[in-house]
Amino acid sequence: EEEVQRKKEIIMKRKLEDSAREVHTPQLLEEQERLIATLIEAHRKTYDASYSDFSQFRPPKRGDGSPECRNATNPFLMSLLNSDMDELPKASASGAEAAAGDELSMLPHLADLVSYSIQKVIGFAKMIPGFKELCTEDQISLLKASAIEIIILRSNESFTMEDNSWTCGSNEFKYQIGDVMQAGHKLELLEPLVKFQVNMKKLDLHEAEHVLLMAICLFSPDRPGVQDRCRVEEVQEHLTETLRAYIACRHPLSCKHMLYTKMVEKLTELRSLNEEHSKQYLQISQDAVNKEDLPPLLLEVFGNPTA
Ligand code: ZYD
Repeated sequence: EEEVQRKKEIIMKRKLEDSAREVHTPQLLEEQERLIATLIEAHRKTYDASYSDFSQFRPPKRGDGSPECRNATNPFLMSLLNSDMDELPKASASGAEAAAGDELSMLPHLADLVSYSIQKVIGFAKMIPGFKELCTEDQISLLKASAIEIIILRSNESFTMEDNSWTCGSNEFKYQIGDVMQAGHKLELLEPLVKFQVNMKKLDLHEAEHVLLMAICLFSPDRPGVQDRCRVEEVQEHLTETLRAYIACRHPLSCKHMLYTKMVEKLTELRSLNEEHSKQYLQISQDAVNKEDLPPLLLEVFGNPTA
């Protein structure tokens, strides 16, 4: 008897789902619910909100406030006074290099943070249904093109409007505009980037919406080099349909107005942030005196101008 009741319930549920599809009433289908659960789990497994791995990166060096920087006019005197050496190191005898090295003082730490984040984004991608089924070349094309966009999106979790910083635990791992400038980036990127973070925060997305947006961003069929555009588009459409349905039936009425549209607009803004980042990255990778500052994975994903 219980069995009969269960079967009846299943049939009823199917009928409801079918009629919902007919009249285009967005309703979360069982399959969509499972997809959302999978994405949330994938994100939780790849985003450590305790940021405990950050101490393994090369340490952040903030030029401002350091003795070298307070006395920027006498960098050589400063370094001799602060070290046990009594001779200028040969390599930096020209001055310009020392200044550039100082400017990029945050680069090793932030390059490690980005390299680490790329690895996490790859882990996230591999758990998205449909990604592993693509050929390796397309997986690489999608990841190369979207890595910085997904990093910008996921970083919203650590961003706080209190002081417009990315706060990842202690003060040591609190990143402000000035810190990113000391990795060589300029306001043409940083100003719209912080605005983007503030506007994202204001959308106050549910975790389901946040992870769907990252997955939708990854599955963009128009990225350079993508062969099987149709497969990528199919998966993206399935993700966007799930997002629409989720917003329609789970997001409170008062704040769902235009939410889907606003989220799609964010994808456009990400493209322009991506473009500006690429330009500035190229400049930084050319300026970097110590090529070891940029980890190999980062060079592979964003490009290696000296290769
Ligand atoms: C997340 O994956 C994890 O939320 C945490 O161009 C922290 C985090 C912050 C992201 C930030 C803050 C994550 C610093 C500035 C960034 C920003 C996202 C985009 C700009 C990171 C990563 C880029 C730093 C400089 C990159 C240097 C190169 C690669 C040369």
